[in-house]
Amino acid sequence: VKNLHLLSPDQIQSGKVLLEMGQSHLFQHWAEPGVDDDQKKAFFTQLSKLNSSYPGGLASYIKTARELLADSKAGKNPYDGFTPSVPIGEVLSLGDDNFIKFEDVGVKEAKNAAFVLVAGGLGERLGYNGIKVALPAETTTGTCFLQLYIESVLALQEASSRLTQGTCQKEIPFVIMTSDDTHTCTLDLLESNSYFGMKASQVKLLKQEKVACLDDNDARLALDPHNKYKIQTKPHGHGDVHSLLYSSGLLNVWHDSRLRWVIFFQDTNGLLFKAIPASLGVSATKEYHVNSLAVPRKAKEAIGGIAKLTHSDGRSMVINVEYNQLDPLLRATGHPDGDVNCETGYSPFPGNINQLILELDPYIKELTKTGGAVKDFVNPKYKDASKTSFKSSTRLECMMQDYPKTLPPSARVGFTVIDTWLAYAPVKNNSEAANIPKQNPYHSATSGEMAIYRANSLILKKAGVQVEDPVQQVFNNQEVEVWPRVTWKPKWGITFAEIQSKVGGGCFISQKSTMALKGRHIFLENLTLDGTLIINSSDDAKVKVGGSIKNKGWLIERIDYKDITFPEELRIRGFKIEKKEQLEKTYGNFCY
Ligand code: UGB
Repeated sequence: VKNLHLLSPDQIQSGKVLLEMGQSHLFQHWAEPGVDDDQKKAFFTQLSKLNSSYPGGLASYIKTARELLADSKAGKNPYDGFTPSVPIGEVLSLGDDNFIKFEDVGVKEAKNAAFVLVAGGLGERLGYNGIKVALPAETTTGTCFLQLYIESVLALQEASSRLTQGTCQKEIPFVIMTSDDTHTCTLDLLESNSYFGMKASQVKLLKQEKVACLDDNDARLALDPHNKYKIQTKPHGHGDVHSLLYSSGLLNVWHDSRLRWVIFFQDTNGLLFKAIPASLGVSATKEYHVNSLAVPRKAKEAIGGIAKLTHSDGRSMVINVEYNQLDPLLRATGHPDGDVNCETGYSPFPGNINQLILELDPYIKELTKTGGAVKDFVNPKYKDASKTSFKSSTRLECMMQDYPKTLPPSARVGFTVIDTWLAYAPVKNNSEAANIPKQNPYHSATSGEMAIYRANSLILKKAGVQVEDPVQQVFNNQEVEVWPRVTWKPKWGITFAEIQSKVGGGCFISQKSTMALKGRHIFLENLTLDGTLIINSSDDAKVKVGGSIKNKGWLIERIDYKDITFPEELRIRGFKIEKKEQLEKTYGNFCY
């Protein structure tokens, strides 16, 4: 750049770092001084952003990359010297005494929690063009994931304050990690829906930045193929959430307002909040620094297993081990059959669903040491067995569940296993279910929606309602159970105990029925439903619903995935809801 004085000290410093770290190739094709100065300045702007957004800066990024690329070339196993064993955790089942006890503790603790949604991923696998949190979790009410999450946090906030006799509600902070791919759309979604009822000041968006791509084993940074004044970048992964929270200063703000928990969750799991109160109760009761939510996992099933790893040198950690690494690790450490089911019919290593509850104070302490960095990994696609060159540029990546890797062995790291049907139904895969191996769950928009109806039906059953059995149907090549389409606002029942208190005897719901409860104080008693019932009620209204209701209802009609006359969010499900007839009632204040 001809006029060096136009660069900030920060930018000049970042340039020096590049030269010291053997990256002079980046400048080799630059035009002579005075030419392309605007683009050169843009290069330095990008550089200082890359430098400031990685813990330890670009020098640390390049150094780590060289080490990890060398390990990868040498075929080094990251788990060498470690022996896996089953860690200690809690296994819960909806409605059991233990579940109810932990839920009661958890819902009271919720007012001391902050929620963090990682939503920087675009979801290429899903084949959906918009942001995933804008997708309807179910199409009976059309509630999108973000609305569901916000209303769930608000319901927890209200219940928590009420149960602890708080005079005023403590506002639960809600953070969303976005990326360049999702930030604007997420903000638009929030603003155009008045933050779904949450105060705008309660919601904070933290945008993650991409990281520099690497061209070879020497960690030479890659240039953008279309712009010689730009470093090519790619996403770094959801592990960024820790450094972003740390650098935002929010953790100290939360500490000062006496919060105790940070709860991390992913973008498309419509069941998650059914598991949160009980799991938080486990964290509080067992004083876990880290609590990973998990589901029973069949041996060798394609989700990571939570394991305790003990090294021959005495180190140990409780961590998610990817399924393709767990089985060989067990075989190499005295378990010739590898990962096998135990007497429960499941692997003793529970399946990680990547929802974490961290205790705030130890979390702050740890991040102060690490600067928020979690262990990176690299996954280059080599051209050939010599492992000397890559098919395309690679980059460092990190995962939020790797946070415990740097913790001392004294840290209390546990897990909470909750039934899959109650806790886990992510929407990740596209509708061409033919591509999903038969033994794996679909994890599609079709299965995610059906899982919500199933869970709600099973919860009502447990609460004493007679719910007719589901039928099997095929949508987009996927065979799913279709239960009555039961939905409710989170404020109707955020815990099992609350739901139970709103369900009296003598209720029956047929399989063809749809029921949407959109209000707080709605009591079901002696209700026979064979059709569609929608109840809207204001928070002050107390509504008792009963009697026999029969109408043509709402039907589920199969649609063709390829039929572009339907919107994408319906096509990825393979069905739409045909509203034939319903009973819809709206109650204002003080009705009964
Ligand atoms: N995400 C970000 O916010 N930023 C990023 O850079 C990338 C992702 P995916 P993944 O639930 O079964 C995870 O793509 O990473 C957000 C666990 O690592 O849906 O393949 C993104 O928006 C894995 O151990 O999942 O796998 C989304 O909310 C397993 O538990 C979240 O991160 C798996 O999820 C996850 O991103 C699972």
